Amino acid sequence: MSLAEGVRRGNVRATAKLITLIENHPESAVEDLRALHPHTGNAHIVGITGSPGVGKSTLTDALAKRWRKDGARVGIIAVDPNSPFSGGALLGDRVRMQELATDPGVFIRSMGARGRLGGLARATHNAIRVLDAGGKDVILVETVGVGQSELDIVQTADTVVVGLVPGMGDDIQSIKAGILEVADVFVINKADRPDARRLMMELQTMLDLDPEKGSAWQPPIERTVATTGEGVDMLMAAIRHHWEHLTRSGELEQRRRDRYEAELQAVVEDYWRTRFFEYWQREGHWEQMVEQLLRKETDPFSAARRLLTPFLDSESRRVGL
Ligand SMILES: Nc1nc2c(ncn2[C@@H]2O[C@H](COP(=O)(O)OP(=O)(O)OP(=O)(O)O)[C@@H](O)[C@H]2O)c(=O)[nH]1
Ligand SMILES: [Mg+2]
Repeated sequence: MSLAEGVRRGNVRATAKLITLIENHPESAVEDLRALHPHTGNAHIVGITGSPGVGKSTLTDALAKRWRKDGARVGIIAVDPNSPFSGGALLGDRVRMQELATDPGVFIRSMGARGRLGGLARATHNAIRVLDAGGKDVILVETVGVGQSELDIVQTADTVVVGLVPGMGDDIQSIKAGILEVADVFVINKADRPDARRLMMELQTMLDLDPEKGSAWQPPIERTVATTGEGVDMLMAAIRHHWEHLTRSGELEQRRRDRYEAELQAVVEDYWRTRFFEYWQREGHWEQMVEQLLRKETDPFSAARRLLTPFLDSESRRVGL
């Protein structure tokens, strides 16, 4: 039985194995991913991001339990670009998620960077695809931090939840414009702390000033105490509401179209780059070309054209590629 078949049958070991393959030898996972592709597109992918310690894992845990209560099958992927570790749940999360880990309706996985950030976004995307094809109804993707690389990862989600906490000093100023744009739902966690209300009002003011205001979806601001579960029902309702909005408005299809386009571009670039450099680096051709540039025997433009020629058919050469 192939890994893809195992995944389709809900086999946990096959699922874990395929995700490990995606991380370590992505080229060997292609056949299985190909087989799984027609079975994807059913899960609601929910990204949960925010600064370290805002309570993303606690929230993810609470949301997963809430979804389980409704009988939904849940996948959880915790992505930490700074962690070299992958495989099980992140150390700090392991204890917290123990209860979920023994639930056969939940699959938990952490993914670390291993120094390849671009690759991490792609690996995460493919791991999501595996869980989706395996029949998960909801896939929660927790990403640490709010930098560009995390944004790339979280943008694989249909619904992006951005977590904030009161009492982190100049919090509202530290919210980057990029985050405002990607957030579909805001959650102010640790609402048991003072100043939760004030943060909410400040954030609302900021959203009111946002040029995107007036578009079809206004990101709601929910308040939670993830440790007690307070407000989690409302947060889940907001996430579901966004999903309804996406499906009803046709925005889901648009987002997915954009995502496929970006992915196709990345895959083509990858294949192309690999083949190109393999071809030219053999027998030192590449170095020779660099030498020629140094000696002014050629220029970068003519050199690039010469290097590309064997890869282009006569038609594309005719149109001047
Ligand atoms: N008082 C209070 N503490 C909370 C709440 N939610 C989470 N915490 C605590 O905050 C700490 C960090 O929570 P995590 O869920 O690990 O936060 P995180 O955002 O996943 O952290 P990283 O993954 O390290 O970025 C833990 O000690 C939680 O128990 C809350 O609503 N109120
Ligand atoms: Mg966490």
